[in-house]
Amino acid sequence: MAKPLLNAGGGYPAILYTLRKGLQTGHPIDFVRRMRSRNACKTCALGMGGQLGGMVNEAGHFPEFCKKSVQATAGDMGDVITEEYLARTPLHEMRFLTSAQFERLGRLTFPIIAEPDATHFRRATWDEVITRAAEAFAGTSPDRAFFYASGRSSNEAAFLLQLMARAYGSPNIHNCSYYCHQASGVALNGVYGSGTSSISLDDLAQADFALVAGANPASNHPRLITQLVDLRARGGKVVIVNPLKELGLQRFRVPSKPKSLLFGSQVSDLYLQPHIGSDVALFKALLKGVVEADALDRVFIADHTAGFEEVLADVQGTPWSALTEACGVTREEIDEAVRMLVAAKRGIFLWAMGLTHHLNGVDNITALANLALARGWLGRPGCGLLPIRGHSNVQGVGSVGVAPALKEAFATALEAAYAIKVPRDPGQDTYASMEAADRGEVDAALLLGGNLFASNPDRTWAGQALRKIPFTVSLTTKLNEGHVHGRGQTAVILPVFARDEEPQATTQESMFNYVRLSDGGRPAVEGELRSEVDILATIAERVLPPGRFDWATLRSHEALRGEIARVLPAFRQLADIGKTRQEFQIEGRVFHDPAFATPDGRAHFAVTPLGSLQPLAGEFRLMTLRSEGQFNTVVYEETDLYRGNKRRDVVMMAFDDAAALGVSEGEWVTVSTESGKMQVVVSLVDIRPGNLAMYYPEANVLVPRKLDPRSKTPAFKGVLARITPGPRK
Ligand SMILES: Nc1nc2c(c(=O)[nH]1)N[C@H]1C(S)=C(S)[C@@H](COP(=O)(O)OP(=O)(O)OC[C@H]3O[C@@H](n4cnc5c(=O)[nH]c(N)nc54)[C@H](O)[C@@H]3O)O[C@H]1N2
Ligand SMILES: Nc1nc2c(c(=O)[nH]1)N[C@H]1C(S)=C(S)[C@@H](COP(=O)(O)OP(=O)(O)OC[C@H]3O[C@@H](n4cnc5c(=O)[nH]c(N)nc54)[C@H](O)[C@@H]3O)O[C@H]1N2
Ligand SMILES: [Mo]
Repeated sequence: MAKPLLNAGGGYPAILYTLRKGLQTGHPIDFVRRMRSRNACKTCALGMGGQLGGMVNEAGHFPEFCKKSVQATAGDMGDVITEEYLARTPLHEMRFLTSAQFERLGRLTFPIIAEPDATHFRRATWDEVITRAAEAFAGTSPDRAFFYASGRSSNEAAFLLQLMARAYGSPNIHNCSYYCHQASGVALNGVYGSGTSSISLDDLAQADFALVAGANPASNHPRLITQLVDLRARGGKVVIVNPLKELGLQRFRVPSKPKSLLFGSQVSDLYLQPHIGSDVALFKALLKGVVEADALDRVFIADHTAGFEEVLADVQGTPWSALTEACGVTREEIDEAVRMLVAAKRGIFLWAMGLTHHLNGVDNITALANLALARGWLGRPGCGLLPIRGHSNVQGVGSVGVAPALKEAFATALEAAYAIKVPRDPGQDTYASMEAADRGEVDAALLLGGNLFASNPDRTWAGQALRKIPFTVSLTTKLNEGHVHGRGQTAVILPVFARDEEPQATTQESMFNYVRLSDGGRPAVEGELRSEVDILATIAERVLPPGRFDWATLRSHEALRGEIARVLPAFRQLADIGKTRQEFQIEGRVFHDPAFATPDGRAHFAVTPLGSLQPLAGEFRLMTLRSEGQFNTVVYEETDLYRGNKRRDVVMMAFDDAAALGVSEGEWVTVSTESGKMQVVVSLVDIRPGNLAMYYPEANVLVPRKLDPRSKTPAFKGVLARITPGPRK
């Protein structure tokens, strides 16, 4: 059975890890300085650091420890890739490097290029690569180009990226959100007319109930656990909804709390384990329970919402048995959760990829929002909806326009400010660009960070599609698998400063809609690195007709912030943030009053059909997820301490399922889906029988190309799979 290598999440291992990594960099003092510098944390979107300095949250609390910010900071220090390494390592050999091996190669410190049919990457001059990139974009029709951004870049770089792409004439502008929280944005826009969290960090401190669905913050947003522990300490209740029992959502040692560090803190009061992809059924069951307990907030519903009657009729017309059978959670457990929901005064609902990575991702979130509205938990302090966002600036990148469609006011303002035409028909979303590439309809792509190859479903197909693109240019801190497997026929790869190395300050937006200022700093490595903004401006200057923009101005981050403030009124305070150093809450996002951003000012209920993920006999439901030793496609450590796995080529499954198949812990099995096969080793965990979990990105071979039609997000966690024992090795 499960063999976690710890008895609680967090704690001393996280602290010791920090010390060990700091020493391993060879520059422990510089490491500590970087960890404590005034820069927003490079990993998740919780919004640590900024002007308060590293390891401090938005509420000023210190010290906030997190293993992955340590990994990211240490990872950007130390080794560099040499010209000699590239000369001695042919591309066909680099294809066999794992993500962790790429990570250990170190930083890229000079531009490189791989020509069509080249056997190796070769070092190039900045002049050559910029000329080649400019020729590639100038030589094609803008609708045959696309622009992708990961969520690590600054608001300044992201704004410039979308401005240059739009001025060039391409609407194909998108970011990793399409593979991440897009379903949340779509659902929340329907609910309250705004696509981000309805709460700020302080609200968490006032709630007496939290429901965390489809998220594993213990490993992916560790500092959120402090909030849950505090909520329980105030007498509140925490309910977890997750098919897999995650150790750190049961017990966690909060490093900044001495007692918790010693003895561990209980994180949750109730742990519901529905089947993968059945959350709509469970949320409807909770709503049915609330209705039957007569715990609706009828005044709020009447005064501030629309659409309740249809949702009520739907829930009342669905028998209990249909709901409990669909999700697998017993009526007793549901009743217990309902008792907590009904007893609480202020509740917050939090979720992440366990809800969005499904064919019905938008419905999952809508069903959860219905529950919040039924209790009147929106538009009041201490209540609301919180999508736990991924990348540290994924929200900001979208806010400043890296998206294929813009809100009307933003589009009009851009047109007025720059005399450009912003087409009202949306451009390609991320997956649409992948399909266009596969059809041979993309000639040039610009990739601002990220790893589009390893983030896609159907890994083999994704590599083939990207390799058909005649020219790709990637801006990156390090090499990753995508730079080899997903490189265009001609591929140019350009080295950039990380956030804490930028010569000019940058800004980021946290998942609480809070704008942070990062001071930047000295580069951790020597070489020809350049700032993202500088590179983008240099390419744009060569591609766009002369005289349209003042490129000297657009290379200034301060000036770019002024431009953002000019076209986005909610970011007014951004114009002077370099001088005032005043970080701020973006206007119009947080709802502390029940006046919503929808056309009728009301919050909207909507009916949600049950999910369609239905295994046939012999099939399992498979989800792909992260370990605490990785950050997305970047694997730092093979070990997953919390789930007790020492290797990543495993399939996590329930004891009963393994017994029925006649396999046990450590034995080889073959997992197959409609898109591929993988040989992996069995790992027994506490997961609802009938469900499996495997690690992303390796398991992307098994993820078919199927999307939620509304969010265009692949169903990375809603896969049907079969298992056969063997082959024995
Ligand atoms: N250490 C670390 N931190 C990270 C990242 C990282 O890779 N490593 N990535 C960052 C990014 S970009 C993101 S988006 C976030 C991701 O943060 P999370 O969404 O927390 O990450 P995942 O591991 O993808 O999946 C989360 C959980 O969803 C559960 N789950 C899967 N399917 C279902 C389902 O159908 N229903 C329910 N209720 N639960 C389900 C899984 O069991 C798992 O516990 O983390 C960010 N932070
Ligand atoms: N099967 C499966 N697939 C998934 C997921 C899943 O759960 N399961 N999760 C999805 C999710 S939530 C996401 S967000 C995507 C991730 O999608 P991406 O954002 O595209 O991928 P990352 O792995 O975060 O990108 C990491 C790379 O970014 C670059 N980088 C790091 N820091 C910087 C920087 O400061 N500047 C620049 N320019 N580059 C930098 C480095 O090259 C690094 O290797 O994957 C998605 N794919
Ligand atoms: Mo993400």
